[in-house]
Amino acid sequence: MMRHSIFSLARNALSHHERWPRQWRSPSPKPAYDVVIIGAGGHGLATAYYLAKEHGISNVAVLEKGWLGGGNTGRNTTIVRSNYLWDESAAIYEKSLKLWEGLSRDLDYNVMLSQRGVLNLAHNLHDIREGRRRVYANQLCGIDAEWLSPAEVKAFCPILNTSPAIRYPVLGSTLQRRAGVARHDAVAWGYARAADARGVDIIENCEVTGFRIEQGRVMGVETTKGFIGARAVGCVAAGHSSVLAQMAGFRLPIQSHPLQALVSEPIKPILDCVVMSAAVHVYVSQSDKGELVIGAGIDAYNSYAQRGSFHVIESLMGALIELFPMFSRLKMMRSWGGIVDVCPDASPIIGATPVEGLYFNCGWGTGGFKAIPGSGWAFAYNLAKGEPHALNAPFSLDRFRTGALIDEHGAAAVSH
Ligand code: FAD
Ligand code: PYC
Repeated sequence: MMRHSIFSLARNALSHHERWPRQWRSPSPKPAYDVVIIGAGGHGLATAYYLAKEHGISNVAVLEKGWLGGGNTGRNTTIVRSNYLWDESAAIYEKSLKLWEGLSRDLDYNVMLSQRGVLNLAHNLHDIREGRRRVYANQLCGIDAEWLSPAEVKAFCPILNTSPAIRYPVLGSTLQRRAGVARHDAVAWGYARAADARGVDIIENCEVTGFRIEQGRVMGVETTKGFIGARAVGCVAAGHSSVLAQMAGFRLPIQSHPLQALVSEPIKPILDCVVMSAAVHVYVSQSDKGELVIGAGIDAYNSYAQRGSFHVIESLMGALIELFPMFSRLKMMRSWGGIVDVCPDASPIIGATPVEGLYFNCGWGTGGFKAIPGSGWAFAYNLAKGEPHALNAPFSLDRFRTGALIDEHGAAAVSH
């Protein structure tokens, strides 16, 4: 049972929000910390929380150039699942999903996890082979995964057009029933509040502009609020990881792309699962407000602009209406974009860099929201111990030298 009772909800609903207590402090930075985290997105905040909770390290600052949760964490379409192909990925995403399942209780903050099931549709022979292979691989790892025939897809999602007459008919689908959606802002706010309560300083409007590096070791960061010393620095700045790596004097195998999404006007409940199609480039779910939350793959060009192109919207709308003809009369309300950092193998980089004491967690591409709890948990271990946990060891930067890539293009689900 959540500590926030129905009475406290009612009291807050009737009170003036000006009197609500702040959920986290707004401290000035101290001269130095044990650990400085760059980026107050979900990953950075979760890392700080688990550093304090699991390792007793609370002399930690999270530095954010804007407002917390204002990056991809507050711009994503909130799909949570763990149905990745390779054992290394399945392990970290499933750890994450397990943490999601207890997160509201752990943070004492309702992150509104809704395990409504996620379909990944197949429209051609390649999709069928890839989807079935992934279902078998997931089952071998103990992850719930099913393969559905077109008739079973129709039974699971009756409003989906499974007619064989459409351009790209539905030939089957993977289904993960434990997958679903969560409330993106609540995840950032919940971790922020819980980290703050354990003594972590969250410092907004504080941009990192450089690193102080002496004899190959990081000593701290230069910021718009002055120099801040640190024994270890964790950089979790999705969308700007390459920019920060350049400041530290090395390059990452990352390309930054816009990824956009949009929502419809709110309507009554009509869609009670998540439907994704990598082949026709569209995915959709319905939010608790009633809006359809819709997206597609990345915009193909590199950019640091937080907006996407109209032609992507046009083609995703074509795909959406073919799969859900009844949506054709809906009005679209608003669209927005984020910047995603994409690695060549569509897997993240979590761990050490060429600079001693400086660690990066980046390259989550289009799929890092679901990973926030697991990634934060493993990255906190890495920062606390100075060596990777088994969960993040395979995702080292070094894999681009050794060739031990973890190709997750199939599971990435919206194309990279
Ligand atoms: P962010 O939330 O972007 O946080 C990084 C922070 O670093 C930002 O707040 C930024 O301001 C800050 N920062 C950058 N540079 C500096 C600096 N120099 N100094 C200080 N701070 C700095 N994933 C899923 O799993 N499911 C989905 O359904 C999904 N849908 C998506 C839809 C869209 C439209 C987008 C854009 C992404 C989607 N993703 C999804 C991906 C997911 O949003 C990201 O992988 C995830 O949010 C990354 O979290 P983060 O904490 O690393 O990054
Ligand atoms: O990773 O499941 C995902 C996803 C869906 C939309 C964007 N990313």
